[in-house]
Amino acid sequence: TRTPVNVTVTGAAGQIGYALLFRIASGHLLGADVPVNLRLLEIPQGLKAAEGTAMELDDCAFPLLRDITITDQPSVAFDGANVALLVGARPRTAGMERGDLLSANGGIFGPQGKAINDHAADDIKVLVVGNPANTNALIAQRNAPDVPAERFTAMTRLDHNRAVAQLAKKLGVTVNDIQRLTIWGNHSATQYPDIFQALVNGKNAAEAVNDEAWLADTFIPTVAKRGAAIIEARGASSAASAANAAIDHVYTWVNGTAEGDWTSMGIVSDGSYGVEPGIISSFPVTTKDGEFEIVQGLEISDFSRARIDASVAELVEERDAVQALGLI
Ligand code: NAX
Repeated sequence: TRTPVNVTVTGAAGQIGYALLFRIASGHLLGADVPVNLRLLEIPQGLKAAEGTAMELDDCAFPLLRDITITDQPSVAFDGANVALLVGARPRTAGMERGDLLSANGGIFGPQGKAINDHAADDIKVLVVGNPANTNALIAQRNAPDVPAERFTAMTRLDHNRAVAQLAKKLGVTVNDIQRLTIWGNHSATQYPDIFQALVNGKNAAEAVNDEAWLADTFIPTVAKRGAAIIEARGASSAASAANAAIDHVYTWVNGTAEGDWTSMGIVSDGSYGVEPGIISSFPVTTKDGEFEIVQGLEISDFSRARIDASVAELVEERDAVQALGLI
């Protein structure tokens, strides 16, 4: 039998945590044959609710779930962690300036990065979900100098999945017919969902759509503002779909992309496609054996270039802001 994989989830008592933990425990994160130990990190006020969730996890009698630890200590939560899902973050509240938001999150992701550096397993893989996800991931990564930078990633898979679904609807096909879609840049309203490289049943998707007005005025804003539309409709932010995307992100990272396809991940830029090196930006990536590679050699049109540059500029501003605050 396999050794259980240690999976740490922060913000475990939140709404994404509630949608995520049961799927991890039932084998969807890593595979149906991989046992898991869950390490739940919460702030003191969240511990009791996390205990309630742990009771429910027990009550599922999941065959793959070995052990659950609940703690408010990062050093305990990340001890021996193989996979860490950083979901808990400080949300923006009314009247909060960007600097306040970034420093509040620096106070969370700095220490968590350090705890990962000092306590996690050598093969640690980190996914940051908590917003601002790219910059929180950057803060954690810079506070973990002994961990290879490529182990820190930010989630744009929800944006990717949203874009696939919208494109499939427009073309009257199923999501299974769509490949090679890319989210570039920041997980924010400036993100750029790119269909120029995408395929629909093997044919170029942009040509199949053949409607630049739809692209610019409907598709891109619908994907970029989907989070706000969900809040408006549901009265709460995306939770099950965000949890699903986190599952997809890690599963794909560990188990590989399908032949001929790719996915979108926020990763440390190596300067590919003119993206400022060192920032955490979303790229098209293929994955294999637990490693990813940026898809190279794609032709970037002027339409795409302007949008990628705008989102990257926002990330550079966020990087400069956290640098000025001394968080990285
Ligand atoms: P909730 O407010 O329901 O839950 C957050 C939980 O985190 C709370 O239980 C809180 O006690 C805990 N927490 C706060 N600080 C902590 C710390 N220092 N250590 C451990 N736990 C801590 O939020 P939820 O709806 O679950 O969303 C979580 C995060 O995901 C938010 O930052 C949200 O903006 C972000 N999202 C990111 C998405 C993405 O695509 N990257 C999409 C969905 C979501 O909006």
